[in-house]
Amino acid sequence: LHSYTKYNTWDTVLSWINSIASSNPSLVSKQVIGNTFEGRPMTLLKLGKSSGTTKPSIFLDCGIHAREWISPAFCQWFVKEALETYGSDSQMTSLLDQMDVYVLPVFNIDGYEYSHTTNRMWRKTRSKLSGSSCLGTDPNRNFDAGWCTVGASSNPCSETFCGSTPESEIEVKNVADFIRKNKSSIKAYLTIHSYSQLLLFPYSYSYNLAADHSELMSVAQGASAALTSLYGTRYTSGPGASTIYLAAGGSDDWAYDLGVKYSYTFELRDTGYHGFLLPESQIKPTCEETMLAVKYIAAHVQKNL
Ligand code: 0X9
Ligand code: ZN
Ligand code: ZN
Repeated sequence: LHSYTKYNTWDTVLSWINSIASSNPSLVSKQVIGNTFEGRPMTLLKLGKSSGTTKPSIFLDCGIHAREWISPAFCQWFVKEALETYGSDSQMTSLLDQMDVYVLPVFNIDGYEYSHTTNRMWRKTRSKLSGSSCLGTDPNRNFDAGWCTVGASSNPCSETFCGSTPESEIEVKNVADFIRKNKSSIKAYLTIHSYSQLLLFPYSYSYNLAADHSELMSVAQGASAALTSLYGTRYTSGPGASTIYLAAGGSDDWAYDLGVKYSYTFELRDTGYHGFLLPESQIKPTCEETMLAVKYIAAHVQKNL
């Protein structure tokens, strides 16, 4: 049974995707962008008031890493809040009137399922590689952005294996193909991870500052302040390389280099006490505070359309 304050299994998330889309036909549509390695459908929810033409949009994904369960919980929460507050919250109403938000509730579905059934600490995909008995690639090292140059491993048994080639993972290829196809409309790319309480932006594959560094930093600081205002949760903002570590092949750097200026990686609660095993009692407060940061970024994007 689906609950916004529990960690739902993939089957439950999939039924929820279908029911939320069919219950809100005027604001939600569904689109399968491809299947995972094990054949599960990668289903995007498009939130927004229908208009005759292509609207500018924001792409939001959750669950790139299997064990970061708070991340898919946030995407589900975001969809719920968007639908509940459209028509009463002026910002959400204006956002969904002017823009579409594409939500991918679980990016790495096979890994997410494996983390529920077999190994709670699984991170990677579940793809098989000929010549190795180790399974899986780190999807956040598999994007074509400085691919496998730093902070990634070419050893298939490593937790940060970059894959055999950029976009070797079908999940990465499906998302990259969708974003490439819609790149003229996509104005922001937001990706949700855990944990460490960070709001990161490009670059992570190099210490070079992004061309839009000052704007990305000031928006990140405003978003972090909005998040902190609810319960006092402290976030650190900055470029990935200097804020956590150099690591190539990430989705944020790839989207930014494709031309999506507002490209951010969230690392949600906590700072390590529970780590990936964040208790379900923290789902609601974590999602409520994160909503404020996401809405802050969305408002800035809207203002600059
Ligand atoms: O290492 C990662 O992929 C992310 N941290 S996590 O603990 N969730 O694995 C950080 C990603 C930052 N961005 C890039 N490295 N491009
Ligand atoms: Zn709420
Ligand atoms: Zn992660």
